[in-house]
Amino acid sequence: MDIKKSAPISVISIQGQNCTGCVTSTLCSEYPSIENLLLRDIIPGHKLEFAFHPNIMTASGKLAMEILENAAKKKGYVLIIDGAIPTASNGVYCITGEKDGRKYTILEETLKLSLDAMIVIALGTCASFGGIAAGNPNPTGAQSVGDVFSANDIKTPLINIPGCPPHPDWLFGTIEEILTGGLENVQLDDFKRPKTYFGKLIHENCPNRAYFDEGKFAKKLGDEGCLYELGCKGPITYADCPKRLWNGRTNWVIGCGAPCNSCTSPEYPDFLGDFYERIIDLEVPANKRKAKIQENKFLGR
Ligand code: FSX
Repeated sequence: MDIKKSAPISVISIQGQNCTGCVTSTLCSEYPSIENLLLRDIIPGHKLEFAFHPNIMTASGKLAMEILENAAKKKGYVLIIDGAIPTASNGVYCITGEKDGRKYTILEETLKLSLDAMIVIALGTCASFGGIAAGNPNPTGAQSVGDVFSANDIKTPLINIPGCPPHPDWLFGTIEEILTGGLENVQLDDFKRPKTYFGKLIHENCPNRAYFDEGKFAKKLGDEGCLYELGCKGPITYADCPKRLWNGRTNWVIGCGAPCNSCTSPEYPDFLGDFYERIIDLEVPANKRKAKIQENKFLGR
C-alpha cells in the first residue's frame, strides 16, 4: 500500500507543578516505542518532532529558551502541558527557564504558547484538573490548564488526559487519532477526556465485579473479594485500566490487590475521601441481589 507521508508534527512539551510521573510514564510507551516516537514514524506516514521537551533535551539555560522561542514561531504545533499551573503571585512558583536574567513562568508560557497551538493536551491529573498540586491548602494557587484557559478567555482546543500518572497509550493513542482523522475524530466526555480511554467505569470491566454483585467484600488487603470496603473507587472512576493493563500490559492496581484511588477523576484527591476510605454514596448488594450503582453525586451524573 502506498502510504502518503505527511510533514512532521511539531510537539512542544512544557512542565508545570508535578512529580514528573506523567512524562516518566508516557515515555515508557511500547506502542509506539520510544525509538519510533523520537526518531521514526509514530504510525506509518506520520512523524512527531519534539521541538522542546525539558526532560529529554540536552540543551539548558539560554540555549533551551531560544529553542523554545524558535519552536513557537512554527505555528500549529501540538502543545503538551503536564503539571498544574501556579497562578498566585504572578506564577512565580514555577519557572520554565531563564534568559538574559529574566525568568519565564509556566503561567506566561502557557498563555503565550497556547495561542498558536493546533491543540493543547493537558497531560496528567494535575494539568487536567489540578490534582495533587492543587490539593488543599494550595498555597501556590495551582490551577488546571482548563481553568487557566477559562480565566484568560483562551479558546484553543483542549484535551485532558488525566491519570496520576497517565498511561502512555492514552496520550499517544489520542495523538494518533488526531493525526489520522483530525481533531473532530476524538470524542470527548464532559471533562474533555477522550471517550476511547475514559468512556467506561473501572467497575464495568473489573475482574472483581462478580464478588461485588455477590456481596463478597475483602475485609483486609490480601482477602478474596471486592475491594470496595477497603476504599476502592472503581465504581465511580472512568478509565480502561482493567482492559489495557500497565507496565507492558502485565498488571494493574486491582490486579495487584490494591484499591483504585480514582486518579483520573476531576475530584482527585481532595474530594474522594482517603485512599483506603470506603465511598459512602454507593448502594451495595445484599444477599446476592443485583447491585445498582447510584449516580455519583460528585460527577453530577
Ligand atoms: Fe501530577 Fe504529572 Fe501525578 Fe506526577 O506531570 S498527575 S503528581 S504522576 O507528574 O503532574
